[in-house]
Amino acid sequence: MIIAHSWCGDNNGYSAFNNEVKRYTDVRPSERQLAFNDMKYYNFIHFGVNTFTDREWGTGEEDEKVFNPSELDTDQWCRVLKNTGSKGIILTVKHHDGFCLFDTKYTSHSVMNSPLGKDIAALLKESCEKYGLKLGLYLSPWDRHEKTYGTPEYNDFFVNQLTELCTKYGDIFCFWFDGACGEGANGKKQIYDWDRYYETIRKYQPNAVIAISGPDVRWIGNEGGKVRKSEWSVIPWTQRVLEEVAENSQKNEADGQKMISFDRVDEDLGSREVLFNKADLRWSPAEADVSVNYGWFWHDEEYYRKNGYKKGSSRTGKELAEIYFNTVGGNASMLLNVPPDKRGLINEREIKILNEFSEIIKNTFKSPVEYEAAAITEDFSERSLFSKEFMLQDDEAGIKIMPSDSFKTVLLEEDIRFSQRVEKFEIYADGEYMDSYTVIGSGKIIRFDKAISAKELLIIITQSRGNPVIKSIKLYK
Ligand code: FUL
Repeated sequence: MIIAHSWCGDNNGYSAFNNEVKRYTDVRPSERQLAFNDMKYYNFIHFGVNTFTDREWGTGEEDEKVFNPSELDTDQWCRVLKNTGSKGIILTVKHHDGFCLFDTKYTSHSVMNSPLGKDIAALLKESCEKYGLKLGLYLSPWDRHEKTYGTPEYNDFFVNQLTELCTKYGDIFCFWFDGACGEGANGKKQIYDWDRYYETIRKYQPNAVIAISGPDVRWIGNEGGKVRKSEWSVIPWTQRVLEEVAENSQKNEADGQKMISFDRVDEDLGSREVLFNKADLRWSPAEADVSVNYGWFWHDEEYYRKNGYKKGSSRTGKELAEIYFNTVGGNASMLLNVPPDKRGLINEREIKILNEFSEIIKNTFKSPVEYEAAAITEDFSERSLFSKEFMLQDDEAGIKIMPSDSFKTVLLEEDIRFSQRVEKFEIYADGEYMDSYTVIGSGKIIRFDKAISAKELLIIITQSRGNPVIKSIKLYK
């Protein structure tokens, strides 16, 4: 068998080592980004006045009394989500309508003046602790209720609320700031004091990541769970990154349906051509936010029929599993929204879909296949690998694997503490070329159509930014 290239030979015409390449691999995740990265799959909970008024965007005029869940049970949310693979929950403590699900001193427009009269963030904190889930908070910058919106005082209001959220609910893993703002925004334009928001979070919750309209986690750019073919974590950072979040976000309530099917997956954010000579490169991991339903808040089937949603209310478990394989297996994380219904419970309809989804994921990764592994040089002499975490040496082309059984799925992970390095690789089974792939990053999931029963699997790295550092290679039946 002839392998035309090895990363260490000509690296496909791309330098493996020089100052420019080193600049890219010197960009590495922070501790908080590393911890976040390990989560991979976690959930959104959209809950609020919209749940009761059957809207996706509230007006800000809603009476607090409409918020009236009859059987609210945050333990049930955690049980359902934990059982279906979640690592954490991000709750909409305030959506664009300004109604707060937490006990705040700064507005009376909150759950404390609803018939429920209980702080839902506090209840969820308790439940998350009980079930071993991390807690995250979505606080909408755009606020249609708050009178100071559009003035500098609104920044004080927002920082005051953030401070409450930072100091009363234990460890928060993520603050999620979306980019939406309605056209016209009630005739008001708010200049957000982002720096002050970020400083507040860093001061009180230094381990929390700030997502989307923030420096730590990058929005994938659509709400359909689509990642780019090559999703890069090192990108040039400019003010544009945040401006684009705002520009590409939803502009009106009816847009929701479009957003869900919109793919913005072609742009190249971080190849060498893009990074070349750019200043301020940053570690910016991608996150895909997706909803179980074709909407963020809970609605019954009638709502979806009335509003012309041809596919009905929800994605199937199988569709969600595909999204999981493509996002978690495409160097991104998956944030799946599961909205509670009017009772304040995750509905049987969504539970069924989640169960179907998690069965597929569990089955895919249920039976690991043992193997022996060796690093190989271009002429295929071998160096045995004692540990499965290893860095390839300069004269090595890839990894040779001798599986003990047939397999259908391969999971590769780079050790991203050393940045993202692998640019291209190929797989051969018993000498036969299977396919070529781009990027690995935090995780690459490769699923073959049928079981491969090869004695020898070669993973040849054909292009890399310096020595590839592979954290793990796993095979599954
Ligand atoms: C968007 C919002 O407009 C949607 O309602 C939803 O919350 C989504 C996650 O973020 O910006």
